[in-house]
Amino acid sequence: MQSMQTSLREQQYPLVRQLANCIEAVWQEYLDLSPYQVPEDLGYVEGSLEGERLAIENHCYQTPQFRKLHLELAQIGKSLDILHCVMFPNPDYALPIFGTDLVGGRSGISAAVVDLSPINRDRSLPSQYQAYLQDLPMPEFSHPRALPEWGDIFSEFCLFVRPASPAEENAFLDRVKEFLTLHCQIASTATPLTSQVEIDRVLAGQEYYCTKQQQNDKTRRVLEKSFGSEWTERYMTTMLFDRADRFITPEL
Ligand code: 18B
Repeated sequence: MQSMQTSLREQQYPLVRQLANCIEAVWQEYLDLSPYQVPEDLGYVEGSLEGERLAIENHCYQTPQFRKLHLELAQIGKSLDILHCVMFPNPDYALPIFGTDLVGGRSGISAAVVDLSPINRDRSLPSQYQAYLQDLPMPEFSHPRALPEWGDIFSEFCLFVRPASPAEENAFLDRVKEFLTLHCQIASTATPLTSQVEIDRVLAGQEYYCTKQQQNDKTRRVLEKSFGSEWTERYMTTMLFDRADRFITPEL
């Protein structure tokens, strides 16, 4: 099993592999990682209902601030490589949701997305994030892409492009690293909420994010082709975008 997992990453498009390595390195540098129990049948999955083989490997961790750090690598046939990563904060931390998605193949990456998505009602990021991000120089990309209709979850700093050259691929990688480093640094010194009302607001914000992400038909279609609609629905709602359990804080 382990060797299969290692070899999937080795076979992937260089930017996918580099981004996966970068994410894990930043996590290891800034966060206090513990294992996260992936449902037994979902750690490494292979399917092929019609057409090409789809292989998926999941790497998950948790930390005091994050209920789930999820890094997923997928490969369809020999041609399509996908990286998916979401960091779900514990509901007692009012932190945004870091997410990134890379979709591409031999001829290049068609979609590269990264964002720190706000979870509060007015859809703005906490001031610490704002202050840093608004001064960050924005690299130029020759092929920006338009967000889909469900994309109202993303912040004003969301980057969604088709990187058109090795220089643009590197610029995307640098951007993800900046977002991720900032996020891990802020999260590791954040203080937890103590009010149930505020915690419920975080839960509602995370739930809204998940509901919208589940509307991404492009993700759904790819998974359905290899695994069918029932499996895909379960996967999208339990592995990719699951809701946090509502826990009640002890009486203060
Ligand atoms: N996603 N993506 O993660 N998706 O999961 N993804 C696509 O060139 C998968 C996230 C996002 O234009 C495409 O058009 C599969 C996160 C956006 O309508 C494919 C998995 C974010 C789009 C896949 C996966 C996110 C997009 C089409 C599970 C952001 C554009 C590629 C492993 C934080 C949607 C293309 C649109 C596109 C597939 C964003 C095939 C299978 C965390 C905005």
